[in-house]
Amino acid sequence: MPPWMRSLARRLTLAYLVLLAASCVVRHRAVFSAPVVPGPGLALLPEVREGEPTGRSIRLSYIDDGPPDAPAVVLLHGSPGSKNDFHGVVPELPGRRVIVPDLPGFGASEHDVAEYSVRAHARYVIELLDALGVERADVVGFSMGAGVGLQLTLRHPDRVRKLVAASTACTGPATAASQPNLQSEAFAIGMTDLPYRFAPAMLTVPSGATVTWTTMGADPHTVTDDPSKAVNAADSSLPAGAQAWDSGSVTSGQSYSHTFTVPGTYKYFCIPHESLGMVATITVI
Ligand SMILES: [Cu+2]
Repeated sequence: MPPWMRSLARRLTLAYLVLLAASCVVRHRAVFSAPVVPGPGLALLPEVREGEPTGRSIRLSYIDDGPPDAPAVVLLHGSPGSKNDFHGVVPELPGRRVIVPDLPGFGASEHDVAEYSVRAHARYVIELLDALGVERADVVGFSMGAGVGLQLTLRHPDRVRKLVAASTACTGPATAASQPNLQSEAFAIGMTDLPYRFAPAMLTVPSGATVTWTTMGADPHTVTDDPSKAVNAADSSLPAGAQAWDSGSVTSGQSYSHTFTVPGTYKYFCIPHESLGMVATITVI
C-alpha cells in the first residue's frame, strides 16, 4: 500500500472512531441526561432508598394506552426486560387502560437509582398510579415483575384488584427457603374494612403453595371455604377432592395460612361479611 493510501486509511479510521464516539455520547445523553419535561409517557417520581425519599427525582418511562376511564391493568416486566416486552400484549387488551412502566434501571427509565429491590419498584409503581390518577388496577407480573406485584399487593392491598404472577420464583418451599424475604410475603392476601374485602380478590397460585391472609383493619374476619356455612351457595366452592376449611375468627393483625394441594377453583368468603360481598377466588394450577 502506498504511503498516501495508508495515511488516508488512518484518517478515515480516525474520523470513523470520532463519529462513533460522538454518536454514543449523543445517544447516551438522549436516554439518560436529556432535560426532562414531564408529560405523556414520562413521569418524574421521588427517588426512594429503604422506603425513604432521598430528595432526588428519577425519570420513569411508561406506556399508558386505552380509554382513561376503562378498568386499568398494569403489566410488569422481568429482569432483564422492559416495557417493550409487552408490545404484542397491549393491542390484545381492548377496552382496558393498559399501563406498562419501564421499572427503574431498565429500558428508558432512570438507570442510576439508589435501590433496585422489588420493594422499591413497587413503591415507584404506586407513585406512577398516583400520578396517573389510577385508584385500583389488575396487576400482571412476569418473573421479577411478579415479585413487584406481590409487594404491591402486600403493601397496598386496596390498590390491587387481581394479581397474576407469571413465571416467578416464589413457587415452592425450596425456593422460599432459599429466599427468606419471599417466604413470609409470597401469596399474601389482605383482609380490609370499609369496604370489607379480600385483596387481591382473585389470585392464581401453583399447587403446593401456601397462602396467608392477614386482617389489616380493626374488624375480625374469617377465611372460609365450606359450602355448608355459606348463606348464598354460590359464594363457596371447592374442586372435587379438596377438604372444606374455616379459619375461625382472625382478629386485627393476626394471620391465617392454608396450603393448596388440589388444583382447581376455590371460591371462599368471610362469614361476618359474606352478605357485604366479601367473597374471593383462588385458582390453583
Ligand atoms: Cu370479613
